[in-house]
Amino acid sequence: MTSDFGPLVLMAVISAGCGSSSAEGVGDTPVRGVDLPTPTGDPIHAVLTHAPEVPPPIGDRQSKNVIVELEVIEKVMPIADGTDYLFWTFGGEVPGKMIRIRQGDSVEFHLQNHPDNRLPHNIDLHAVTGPGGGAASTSTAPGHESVFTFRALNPGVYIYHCATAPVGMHIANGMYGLIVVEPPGGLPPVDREYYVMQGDFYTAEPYGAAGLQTFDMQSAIDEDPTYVVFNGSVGSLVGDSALTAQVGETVRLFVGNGGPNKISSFHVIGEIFDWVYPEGSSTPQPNVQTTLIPAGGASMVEFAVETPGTMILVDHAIFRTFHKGSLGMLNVAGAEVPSVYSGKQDDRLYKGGPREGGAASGEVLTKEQQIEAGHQVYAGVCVACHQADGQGLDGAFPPLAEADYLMADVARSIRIVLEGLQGEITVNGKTYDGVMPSQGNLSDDEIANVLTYVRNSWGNRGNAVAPADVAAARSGH
Ligand code: HEC
Ligand SMILES: [Cu+2]
Repeated sequence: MTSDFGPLVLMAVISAGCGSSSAEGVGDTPVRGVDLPTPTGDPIHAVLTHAPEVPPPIGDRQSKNVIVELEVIEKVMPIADGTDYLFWTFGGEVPGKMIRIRQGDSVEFHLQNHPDNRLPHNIDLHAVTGPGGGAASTSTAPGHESVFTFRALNPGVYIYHCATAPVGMHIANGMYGLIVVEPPGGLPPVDREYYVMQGDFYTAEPYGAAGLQTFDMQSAIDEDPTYVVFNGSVGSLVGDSALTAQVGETVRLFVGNGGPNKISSFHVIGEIFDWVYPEGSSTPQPNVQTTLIPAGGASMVEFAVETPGTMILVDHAIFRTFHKGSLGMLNVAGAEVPSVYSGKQDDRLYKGGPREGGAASGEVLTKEQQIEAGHQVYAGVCVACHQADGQGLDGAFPPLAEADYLMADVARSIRIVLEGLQGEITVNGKTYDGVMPSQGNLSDDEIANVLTYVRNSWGNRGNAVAPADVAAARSGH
């Protein structure tokens, strides 16, 4: 019996799959146990939004025929304050407009390439089952519009991107966005939803250079970005553009990563994700600090905000945050909740015991031993400002190498290290007007040693400084 009908059934499946260009072919296909009835009724137009805004939730509506129109626009916009870039966009901004549909929807997708653009583009939506995720059907010249239809078979959080050669370059210029496919019944309701997407950019000019930047193919190939940013530019989510919430609310972030190269170690400083839907999966994981968002991937994170303040969105590959731009803010307003977070309660003096491995207090060192021990202190503390070679930094930190000011007065140097220094001074004929913070938390031995080191390095020749002299200065004698 079965063998007689087998081939027929197979034929039916094949003809359903390729017989017509309408979505009816996938009719009542069960996908992983979810029955997806064929959408009926007049098509609706999807509401698309610019980041960080999010289209309205799907709720419990049935699957429908949905029309999505997305226009590619090539345009110059700031990538940082005073720094411009020629972005290629889906919808006029980076990331591209966010699309939100329901599992089972049949989507008639219109990709429009604005006539003023210079290049052909297409779109690969990771929510699409079919060749190229739609790229195979959407190669579109400037002044043209391509149409294809797909069935949203799997729920999830998906990115879309241009896949026109050179693919990396189209993505690196900003051609990516998010498409969320909600499961039947919709996502659990929350108070706030936001749309955030990370991306890396490659310019021939250094970070923050003024004017219009040029794309640099070699640094893109080397995966050495000049900028790593949220929502298309440095500062897109700070100041007046920061995300907002009220104490007691729940927040959902749809977070995508266009790449093209760098993965994101996404973290919100001052928050714990109550739930992460890793890589946009349907199965959430509770209580996560930092979640990995692959290049070409997306995630959904949810958290309640229990205490007010500014929470900082970062890529915890942290040099990117402070030197390449991947920093955003969520301002949580509301009254303090001291039972959750007290704020600073006290600032008191602390004098630790002797350091492990350091010379025990009172032990008498030779000058050579003092220089050696002082070198350690210098390398750990002073080097940040006065530099390893003692040359300082012009206009900011005075030199200690062959420094007349240093060598002229030992007692003064001891006081400076103990108490700090501010106000104008002249060192080797140059004036400095900075602030040296007190280093009085160092022990008498450490201060004696570090001064012995600096007074006997980089061409300086001087006597050893005795810990007793430091102790005397500390007690005001
Ligand atoms: C955070 C930066 C910073 C650190 C750390 C720092 N200094 Fe300074 N230091 C300064 C600045 C700035 C001045 C000049 C202050 C001014 O213009 O009044 C200065 C001045 C001095 C001077 C006097 C000027 C000179 O050239 O002789 C001495 C001596 C000195 N520092 C020694 C040290 C030693 C030793 C350490 C480590 C124990 C240290 N500093 C750590 C910033 C720093
Ligand atoms: Cu493109």
